[in-house]
Amino acid sequence: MGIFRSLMMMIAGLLLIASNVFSQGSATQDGGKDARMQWWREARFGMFIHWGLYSIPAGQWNESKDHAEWIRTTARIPLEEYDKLVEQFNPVEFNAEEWVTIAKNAGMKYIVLTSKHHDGFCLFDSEHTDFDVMATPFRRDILKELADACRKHDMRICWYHSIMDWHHPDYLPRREWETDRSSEGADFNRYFSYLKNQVKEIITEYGDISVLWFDGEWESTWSHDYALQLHQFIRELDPDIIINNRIDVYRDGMAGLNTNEQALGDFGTPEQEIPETGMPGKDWESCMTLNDHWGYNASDSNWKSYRDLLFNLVDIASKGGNYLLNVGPTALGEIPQPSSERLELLGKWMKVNSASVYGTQAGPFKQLKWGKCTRKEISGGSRLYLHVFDWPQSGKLMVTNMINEPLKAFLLSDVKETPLVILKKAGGIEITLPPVAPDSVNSVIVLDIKGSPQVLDNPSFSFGYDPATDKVQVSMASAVNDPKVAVFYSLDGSTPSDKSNRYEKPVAAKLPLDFKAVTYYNNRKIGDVTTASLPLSFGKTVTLKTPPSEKYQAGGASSLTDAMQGTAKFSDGRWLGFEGADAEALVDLGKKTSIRSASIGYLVNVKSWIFEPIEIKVEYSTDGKDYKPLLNRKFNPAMWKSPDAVKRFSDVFPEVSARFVKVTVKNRAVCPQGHSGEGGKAWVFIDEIELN
Ligand code: H79
Repeated sequence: MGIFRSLMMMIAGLLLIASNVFSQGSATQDGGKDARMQWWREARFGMFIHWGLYSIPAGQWNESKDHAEWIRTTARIPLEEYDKLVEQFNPVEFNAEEWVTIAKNAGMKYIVLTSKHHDGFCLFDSEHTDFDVMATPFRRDILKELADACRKHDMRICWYHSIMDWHHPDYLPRREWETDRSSEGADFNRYFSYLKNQVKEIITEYGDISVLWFDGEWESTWSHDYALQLHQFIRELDPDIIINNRIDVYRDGMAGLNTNEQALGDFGTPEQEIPETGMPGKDWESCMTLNDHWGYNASDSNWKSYRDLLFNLVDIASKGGNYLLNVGPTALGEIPQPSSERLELLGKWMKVNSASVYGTQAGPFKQLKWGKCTRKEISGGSRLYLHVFDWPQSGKLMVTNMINEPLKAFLLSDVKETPLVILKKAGGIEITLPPVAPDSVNSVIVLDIKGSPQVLDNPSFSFGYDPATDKVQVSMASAVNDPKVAVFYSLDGSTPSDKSNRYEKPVAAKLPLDFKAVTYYNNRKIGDVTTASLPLSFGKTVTLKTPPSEKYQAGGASSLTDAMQGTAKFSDGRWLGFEGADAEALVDLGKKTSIRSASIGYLVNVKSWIFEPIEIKVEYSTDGKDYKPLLNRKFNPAMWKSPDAVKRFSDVFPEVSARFVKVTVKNRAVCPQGHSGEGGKAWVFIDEIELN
């Protein structure tokens, strides 16, 4: 422990002039990558198709209905029984041109179809197995039909091919429940030859293939060495084909990015998630479902809204990635209507606005209140596409933190490009908008600026409490070395300006603290005011009567007064969780202190057995022995079906002089009748005690 009790609080990002002129391809050791990736970087939007034998049970096996493409494993279906699905595969409604048209009309530039998923069934006519479409009553090579239709409609075609294979006798390991399939005589090297033979088929027999999308690489049998061999084998057959990073073994779980320099593959593959920020110099593609399953599931109606889908598309583009959006056709060969409806809506938006997606790069901003930003280079400057999801009531759109010279602005939907009024204002660039948004969800404004984007982030500070002086040290998180930049602050809640104190070095301040700071660039206010309110209790010592559960102890008791409240995610590392027991926290203010209010945060997440407390009690003492009541609130334990939320109990009382404050949060101890955990231990989760 240093001079300060280790309580640091960071707000906003770093103070930096972020010049965002990076080339996304950057020089790579893998020659020709930029050329190979060019179409892919411009495309930004593709269709994933998960289709196979699993589409027949449509997610249901016996009573359970939550399966999909994993059904053979998740429902533990014996091989011979699964094989019988081959006789039923007859998608008479399949029409490759219809699928391609749906993708095309949505604005998608490429299609990735499952040539083979983990179950091992092949949608193409393979010389190397009978477990393929030619063994079904359908007897039509689906890859061929889709590849031909794509070629006809100027759509790129790509194959998803699983490394893991639950059907091939030489693939290892077996599923752990599969006791009836001996692995005796199985030879993984032989499986590797089979895999290579099939990869050769799918990239040489169907014309020009754009991407090979591997998956199922995480089992112990796959290795970097196999990846190297397969990679080289593919490159020799087709130097231009793009390969995803799941060919290798260095994927960082669902985040999908590489954890190792020597990782093979042209792009990272986040699955069902969107990275928090862009990644200069890295190519990546987020693959996501339209509902909650990849393969067709007849009872899954949890469709994402059109607004969320459009937001995802733009969010991903604003961070420099691609969006691979999945459909799971039915056993008859039809793309479910809720899917095609949503794709049609996206397509209508793309018809007007696709210039703000295709060929764009990541925008320069970390955060924008009203939406997202993509950009392109233009001669002498940059074109920013401002995706406005929240159309401002005031009619004024603020592009904060930007120090470039604005050149012109217009609505992307306005073919006449009628100029909008632009003003350089305190905070950034202000654009006057028409009162009514041209699009009901996301209207795009084009803003041309001089030079490459320069964004000055809001100032960021850390705070450390020093018990020796009873003061808080306020330090700026990063140095300013541009003479045009100055940071001004106030300690009394007033709005800072260039008349306030200028930040030069760390400042000592008293609690409670109402801190505000703002940046000036060339004597003009830029960005937003950074604020931090620290209560009297900030940094004060806390002791717990009984320790929290080992799994949820945040940074220890002191995290109850670190000014960082836990989020809605109970596993965020900020909550203290108590299983079947009460939470009792004692705050030592260090000396007798006048206080008038107390507040404590708690979490409700009933399905995770985290309930509202049945009582919250606050008491105080001057000597640490004799406690007097301050607040007491009882909750009705019968009302346990509360929605998930971060809650805060907060109240005022007539001023008292206290040294110690005891907060008791009573746990109902057991899960109530009618709850899935009935009779099991109930939890209370607490974070952040504030006394003022
Ligand atoms: O085809 C779809 C899914 O069937 C497939 N990928 C998408 C595109 C998929 N397979 N498994 N999963 C998705 C989830 C599996 C996650 C895990 Fe793991 C596998 C957890 C542990 C092993 C991911 C990979 C995290 C670590 C390795």
